[in-house]
Amino acid sequence: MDGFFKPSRRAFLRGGAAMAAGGAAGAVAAESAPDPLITELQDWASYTGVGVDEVPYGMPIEFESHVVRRNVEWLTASPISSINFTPIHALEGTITPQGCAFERHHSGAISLRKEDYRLMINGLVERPLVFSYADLERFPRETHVYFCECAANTGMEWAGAQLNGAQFTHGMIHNMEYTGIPLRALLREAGADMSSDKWVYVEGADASSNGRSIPMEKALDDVLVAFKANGEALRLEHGYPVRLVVPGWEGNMWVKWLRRIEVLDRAVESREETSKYTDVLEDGTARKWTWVMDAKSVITSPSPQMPIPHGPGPLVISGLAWSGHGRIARVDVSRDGGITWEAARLGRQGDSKALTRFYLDIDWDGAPMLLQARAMDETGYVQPTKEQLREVRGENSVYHNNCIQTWYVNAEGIAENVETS
Ligand SMILES: Nc1nc2c(c(=O)[nH]1)N[C@H]1C(S)=C(S)[C@@H](COP(=O)(O)O)O[C@H]1N2
Ligand SMILES: [Mo]
Repeated sequence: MDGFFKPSRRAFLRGGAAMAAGGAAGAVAAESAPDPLITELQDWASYTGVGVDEVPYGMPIEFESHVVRRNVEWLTASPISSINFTPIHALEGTITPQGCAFERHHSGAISLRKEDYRLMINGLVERPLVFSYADLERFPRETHVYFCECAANTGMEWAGAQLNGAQFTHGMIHNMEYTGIPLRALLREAGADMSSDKWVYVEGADASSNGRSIPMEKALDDVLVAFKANGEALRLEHGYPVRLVVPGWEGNMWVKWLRRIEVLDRAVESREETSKYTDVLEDGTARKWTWVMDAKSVITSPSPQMPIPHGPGPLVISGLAWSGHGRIARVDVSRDGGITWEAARLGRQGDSKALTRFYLDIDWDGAPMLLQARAMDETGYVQPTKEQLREVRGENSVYHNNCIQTWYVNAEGIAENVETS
């Protein structure tokens, strides 16, 4: 222990960096003048800090005020029916804090008290029921981590590299630990007709209602009627007090402020599943019922909002991967635009239908890079290149763009959204 405290700051940093980079060669810091942060008494050690009676619910420290949701103003006509993006470039691990998790509303976020909350089940059921929030709390509950990705995530990139930042190209995603009741338990309670050709239509309490049809097989599988996220109540913008969680399926089906569940013998074909959230192909026909979010990944750092802040030497490349079909089995990273690939290290084996963090710890030679990540899921599916995706889907689509993303990183460490070939 003694020896640990004695080396100079320089030697300590060198040792620390070598550990962090898994033994990558090269010192990361060199110093000549004595560092006043080490040699002088600092303010924060001269006075007492903030008492425990001052902040009943904490916000991030002021020095992190750049890590916030942002929108792209020209994208939508009004902020009421709009979208803002998760700052994925600046987050670590996999859990998205609610306060900076992207929001997507069709008619703004509403304030609905638990006391005023009602959930109705009707249609092909033996007993039409209305639940209060207190009723829902008496059903056995489950807790799972899932990602929620808007089908429009990366949708601006079909025709060419457009938005300069992982937050804007890939930030319509969040990943939370949800607590809720399996939808099948409520269907059972109402005596619903659960035969496989039936559909469940779900609606929100907001003006848009955002109604969607869910096939019975999925409704009985892993769908949750959720009332907690990351251990606390859902935030207003994520559907307080109750939202639907539809693991692996497009975010639009995750109805917020859930007010009605109707069992039907056919799909409703609502606005949100016909004129929206369908994919127009090259020949003008449209794909519909494209519910599952296919495997996808993105390098979050370095990226356009996260330039490399240092010269050659140890560099941590990091990103996120996910699949609506299950677990991420493997992520590869390319530094030369997809010519050669190296297997990335997974932060930990991710949950099914949840974000997985990956790392590639390199010794950067300072040469420009064309950085790409490529996800593979447990079904063997491999994330396609943009070319491959365009061959099948054309360029008329908005939704379900899960292609490989490329960042060009120059010798100064500045990254830019580009396309190869
Ligand atoms: N009631 C209701 N539910 C809704 C929406 C809405 O506008 N109203 N937007 C949907 C869309 S398009 C998406 S992508 C997700 C976004 O969830 P979030 O706002 O928690 O990120 O909610 C979905 N559920
Ligand atoms: Mo969405």
